[in-house]
Amino acid sequence: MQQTPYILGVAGGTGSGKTTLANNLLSAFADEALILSHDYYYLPHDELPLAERQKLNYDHPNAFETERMIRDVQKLRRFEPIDRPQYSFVEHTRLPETVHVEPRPLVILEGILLFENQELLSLMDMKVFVDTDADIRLIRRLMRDVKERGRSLDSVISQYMRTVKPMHEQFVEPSKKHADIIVPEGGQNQVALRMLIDRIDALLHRSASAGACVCGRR
Ligand code: UZR
Ligand code: MG
Repeated sequence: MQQTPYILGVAGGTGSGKTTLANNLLSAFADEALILSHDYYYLPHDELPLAERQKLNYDHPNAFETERMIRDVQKLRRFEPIDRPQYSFVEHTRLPETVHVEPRPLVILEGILLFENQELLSLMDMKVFVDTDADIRLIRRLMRDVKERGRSLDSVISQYMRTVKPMHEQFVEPSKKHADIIVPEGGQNQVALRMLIDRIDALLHRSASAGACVCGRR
């Protein structure tokens, strides 16, 4: 039995393909894995009306309740269950209900600013940064936010210029230096996906046959 879950961090700019990479890994490991997205932990700001919430800077580290995510990751590392928050990108706030999550041997963390927080970084066994050109990310972001997050083209573009781009340059891009591995084109990179699956599979399953835990550093 593995002593601690293996904790993988997947960071990268908005629209880089990190959620797709995380979902592909989740499919590969099925019942052995779970995804915990930093996005779930956006602060609710429910003291403000929607019109004001729409104007907030969601690309700054202070937009998240990262302390709660850290506590949840620590619990999952002890194989304890959590009740995580849910976030609505349409309403720009937290939903009232939490989601109960049982611990699993592979915990996949994903988010734009995961590698910006020292404490979160120290909990990760492997750090992957998904690196995708800004023009591709903007196109993906436009398509996704209009289709899935209820936005207009104009609002996505103005938000991109006002906060997404400057915050990416200030916080996300420099956090790349903390990565163990840099993956170009997250969701499309089948070679990188295969390598990650093989490596994680070995880390998760070698322990049982060898009789010693090789999972997790601590
Ligand atoms: P991903 N975001 C919103 O647009 N509204 C919210 O209420 C909360 C977050 C955006 C956020 C960031 N920024 O760029 C993106 N803005 O969600 C992160 N503006 O999500 O990594 O899936 O793109
Ligand atoms: Mg995403």
